[in-house]
Amino acid sequence: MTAKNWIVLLAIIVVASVIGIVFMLALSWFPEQGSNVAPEIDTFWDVLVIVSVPIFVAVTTVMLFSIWRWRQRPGEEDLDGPPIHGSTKLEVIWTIIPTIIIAALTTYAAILLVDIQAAPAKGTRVVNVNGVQFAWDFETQTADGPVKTAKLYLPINEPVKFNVRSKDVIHDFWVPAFRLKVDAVPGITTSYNLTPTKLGTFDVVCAELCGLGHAYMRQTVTVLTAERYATMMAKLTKASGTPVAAAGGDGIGEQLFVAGNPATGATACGACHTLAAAGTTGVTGPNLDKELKADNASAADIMEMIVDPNKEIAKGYSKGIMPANYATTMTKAELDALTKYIYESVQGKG
Ligand code: HEC
Ligand SMILES: [Cu+2]
Repeated sequence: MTAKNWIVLLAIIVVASVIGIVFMLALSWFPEQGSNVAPEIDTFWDVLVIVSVPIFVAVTTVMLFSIWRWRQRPGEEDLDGPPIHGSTKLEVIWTIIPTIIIAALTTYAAILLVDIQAAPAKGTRVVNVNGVQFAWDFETQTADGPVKTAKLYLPINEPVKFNVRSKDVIHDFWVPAFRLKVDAVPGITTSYNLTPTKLGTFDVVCAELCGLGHAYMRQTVTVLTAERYATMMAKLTKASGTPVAAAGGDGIGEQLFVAGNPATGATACGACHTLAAAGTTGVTGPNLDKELKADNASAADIMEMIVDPNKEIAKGYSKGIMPANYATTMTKAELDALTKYIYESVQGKG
């Protein structure tokens, strides 16, 4: 290698690194910042990008240069190449440099985590988050007792602590806009705390492959002003404990099918099933108009399919995707209304 070669190589690495860093920082990687910790985590990401790009560029450039410079030429097919026995000096260098980089980044990450997860102030609002295949339910502690919902509500600019648990397998509670996430592990309680800083509705997802319905384990969190939050909690406190069926007469079956029951954590059927009468178009489970009509299913059959979905698996579908907890998340009256509604919707047509 001549000195000129070295200079050209170095110039390529510097220029490509600058272009790479500018490009990577210009991309928008994350959703909008929805919590107090989001800016610091995004800064951490930027630092990782700035450190990683030059390493990637340097390794790739040296590799491509070596392939070009020392490639096999015609007539060299049978040669062994020069006998090289390694270089202790090089090996020491390429062990020490990465060790320093990794140690520095790990220290930064650890300090950042300790900093943003300092113990929450006394009196911080607590929300119990429970994962189950394949839905989250939320239990907000209020002065009037716990309020259970399928949708999470939080007031803006007020710290909240999530206590995360699982009823079956490992899930992972993640609100990308808030940036933090933690595994929900059966048998233990994990937690994190933060302060929502942006009004609006954000995705809540499961970030741990937890079974066939993992991809559908998506809900939302709505961040409200303090007044609207108080109104919403008062409404939900009234609703929770009162079965939906007891609250109104007609339309309950359809309401349960389309929206489930947020108060008890009953997942909406329409999220996974198509039913023309309800106007739902889910495709995770069988098309109920078609299948129930083809089976000539009675109301009793339908009831059984709802409370014990794993007893008989519809052809072409897998066990364990449809929630098996409807017997506990719905009252008998609700199940009757829902079954009757589905039966009449399917049989009523043609
Ligand atoms: C997470 C997705 C999901 C949800 C939510 C869901 N189901 Fe299902 N459902 C499925 C899947 C997948 C199957 C097929 C596998 C099976 O039979 O268990 C199924 C099967 C069925 C069947 C049997 C269909 C047939 O052809 O045999 C009925 C009836 C049914 N569901 C009704 C409901 C009702 C009513 C609700 C709401 C109370 C509901 N489902 C909620 C995914 C879901
Ligand atoms: Cu999950």
